[in-house]
Amino acid sequence: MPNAVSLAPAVSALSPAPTFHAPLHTAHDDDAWWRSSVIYQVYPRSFRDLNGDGQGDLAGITAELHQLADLSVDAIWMSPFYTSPQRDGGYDVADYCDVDPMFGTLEDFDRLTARATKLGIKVIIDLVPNHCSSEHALFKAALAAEPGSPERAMFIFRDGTGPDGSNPPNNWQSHFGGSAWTRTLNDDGTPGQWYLHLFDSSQPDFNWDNPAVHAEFERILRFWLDRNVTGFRVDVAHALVKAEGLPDWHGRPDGCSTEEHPGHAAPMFGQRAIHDIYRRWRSILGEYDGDRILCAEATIDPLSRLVNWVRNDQMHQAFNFAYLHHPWDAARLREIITDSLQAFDSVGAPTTWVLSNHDVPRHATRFGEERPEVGLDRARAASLAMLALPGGVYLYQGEELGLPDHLTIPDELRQDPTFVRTGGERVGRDGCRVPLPWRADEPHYGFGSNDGGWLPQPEDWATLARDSQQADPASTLNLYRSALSLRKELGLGAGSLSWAVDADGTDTIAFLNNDVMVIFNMGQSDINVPAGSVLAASHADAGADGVLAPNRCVWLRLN
Ligand code: TEU
Repeated sequence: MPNAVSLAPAVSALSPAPTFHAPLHTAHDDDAWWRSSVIYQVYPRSFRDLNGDGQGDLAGITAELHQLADLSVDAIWMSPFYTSPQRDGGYDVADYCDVDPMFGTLEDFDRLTARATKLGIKVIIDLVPNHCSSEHALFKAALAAEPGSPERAMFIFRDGTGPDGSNPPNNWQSHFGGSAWTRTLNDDGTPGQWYLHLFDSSQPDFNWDNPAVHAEFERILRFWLDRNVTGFRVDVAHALVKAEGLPDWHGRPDGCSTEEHPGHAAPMFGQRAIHDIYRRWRSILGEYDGDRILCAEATIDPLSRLVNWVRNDQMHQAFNFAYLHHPWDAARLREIITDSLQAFDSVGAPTTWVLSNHDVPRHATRFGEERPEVGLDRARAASLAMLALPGGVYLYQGEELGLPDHLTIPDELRQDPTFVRTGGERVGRDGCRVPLPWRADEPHYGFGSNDGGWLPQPEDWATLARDSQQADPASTLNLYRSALSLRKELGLGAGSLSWAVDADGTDTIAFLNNDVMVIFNMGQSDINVPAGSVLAASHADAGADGVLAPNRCVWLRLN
């Protein structure tokens, strides 16, 4: 009986003398660091809690930076640590130019960057320009001011529709579920205007048609550039400008394309005037020394549209979400890698590769399809394959430990607004945001010294704790360490990509980057691989005796 699960024909052997297609992407000698960088995402609340209040803090990051230097990362990107009521994990910013007391102080931030600089690690911070917190002074002033006032013009206030204005101004939906509009109350308690929030009602959208909003963010950029940050990851970078007249939209709330409603028609995403904002920001970065960068978080499809964000007068990088969302399917993965390199090459920008972040289930969980051991095997193989691709890489804290999601967080402990706004229909993103395990034998695996972290950790993480893994040469941590250091040594980030002819149409991914052959078995059966020396292997048996089992990846230097 044919194997019902297999998505592509099995290949039993790659030729002992493999041949390759013409290079899809050629090596370059542009040494701008961000063209081949490895950037490690720190989610501050869950990284390390040094003061024992159950929340990670900046001092905790500083204390552990040497562990990241040990992974040879070029930079860290820190998710928001600004003053915030934490209704959306800090993506609801109440003061863009200060540190939330939960995380420390501006002096702690300076200590962090000083330590990072010493260790050769750059610091990129998260900029959230689409919306702020309803606790931000500007929004409070807007609420207190009259309709039509300059204070209200900082945000998107509109009268409601229907005879008494009790219907929202249009049909837009929040990403987190429910309407994207909330009605205000006038001083006398009567219902007033509505304000737009593409995310939670505690996250009012700024009005980017207003030059005062541009000026405010230029001030914020300079505040942090003066404090020596190397750049910004720009949150929902495709949403700032909305189409004139705010027309109804019947496609997906996140603007991703469906057959009937292509994303390019979404009135709240991808408007032309956005690009002028990033041209301006790029020129501001250019006034500063060092090679500072902007990275777009833009869920824009297809890739040929996304690359409009990284033309050479705009951002330097954009997250490759097509890659992040690739299924366990070699044909589809090959297609995404090909499309990515072609699209980004067409504008002279590096491709980025990313498998996990704080918004999606971790790849060890996604690829496992409810089988944790398979998930870990596949995650190791997929990560090793990713680290051999030319371009930039983003890692998410904890993936170097092979962490899965916490799948059984009790509902009453969930924090993501998605859970409440969808009445529990979507559990939200807490599962991938759980505090990191540092030491197997300590309470809370050494995350902090209190009674517990802000989210509970699973009970079976002792073997995943960093100190257990440090001691084990076969651990996921040591796999990342050696692969990351080899990636650098062999120049793979600035390297090339040519597909192996033999693997065409099969469920094996096989390519050449410079002189390294990478083979990644996504199929169901063992394959024979060409003879060569094993440079890196996702598992001790990967490539041994010329055989590569399913869910394994190997880097070879051919004989
Ligand atoms: O995410 C933007 C975004 O598009 C998300 O809605 C994403 O699609 C969703 O989280 C998947 O479930 C950014 C941040 O990364 C996210 O953490 C914030 O909640 C969001 O912006 C609002 O600031």
